[in-house]
Amino acid sequence: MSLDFTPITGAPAELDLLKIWTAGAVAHIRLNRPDKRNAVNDRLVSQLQSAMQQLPSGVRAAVLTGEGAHFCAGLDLSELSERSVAEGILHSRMWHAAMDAIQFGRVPVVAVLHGAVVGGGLEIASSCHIRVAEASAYYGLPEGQRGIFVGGGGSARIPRLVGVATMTDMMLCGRVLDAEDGYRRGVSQYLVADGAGFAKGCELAQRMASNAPLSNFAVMQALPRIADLSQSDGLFVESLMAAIAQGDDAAKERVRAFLDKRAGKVERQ
Ligand code: 1HE
Repeated sequence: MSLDFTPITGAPAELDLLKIWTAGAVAHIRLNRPDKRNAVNDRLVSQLQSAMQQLPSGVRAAVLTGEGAHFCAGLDLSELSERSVAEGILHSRMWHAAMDAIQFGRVPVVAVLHGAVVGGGLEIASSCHIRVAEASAYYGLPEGQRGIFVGGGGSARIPRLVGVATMTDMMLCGRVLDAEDGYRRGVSQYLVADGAGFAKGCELAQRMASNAPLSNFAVMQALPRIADLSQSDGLFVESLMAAIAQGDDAAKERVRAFLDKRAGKVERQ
């Protein structure tokens, strides 16, 4: 799947630690600090947040990649200096705001992972909606080794992918998962050969961009919240979201198209 990407213009083009392109309804956002293995300093965190908030209105899905040999080396440790407790909390909250801008933003995001996806890099990946791993990808949480704790939302999001036991193993024992193991345990939803990740990410982004906007909204905003509720409360919220989605003109047209035999069937893949 090759899309004809052109560099974005306007304010997002000024974000110097990212490269951003668009092709129709798909944006490609690339972490662009390869000399530091895309280690995330404060500027990069806030640029990621800005990028998600400033995507042009025609963009309906995004692909996130990392420049160079690794997706992301996590927190820029050179900035982890003499922070006070209060500054540490605010720093973590800054990451939370940026990761929320990805997870609860306007468009679904596919992360394409290769090489090291460690620490804050895994926190960024886990904020995305879908993860495609190339065979070279590996996952670690070296926070334990560095004497710190996850602060970018990892403790809330990573156990929802791999479970508390695996995350505990990664942090207490320094366990590193390779791409295959990560795929089996639920870090990535797709596993592809080296070099094939971007094409797969674009294919998935195009598919997501073609969904009815309210369906994507429900999946991105309602589904993770319902999963956090009690079953009874979750079912109640589900019924509201379902009624809102099916009442939308896009849903009516899509259902009519199927009944008129104008829409595709569900096929085995
Ligand atoms: C960095 C960082 C970084 C590389 N902060 N500068 N993350 C970690 O503990 C991971 C630390 N990094 C590594 O284990 C390795 O760098 C990699 C496996 C990712 C890549 O290895 P390699 O051999 O390709 O590169 P390198 O030679 O280690 O690094 C190249 C340069 O990037 C080098 O700088 P240079 O000036 O000597 O060229 C490294 O110092 C620099 N670099 N990673 C700062 N992380 C919200 S809280 C999240 C908490 C965390 O993320 S903790 C985990 C931090």
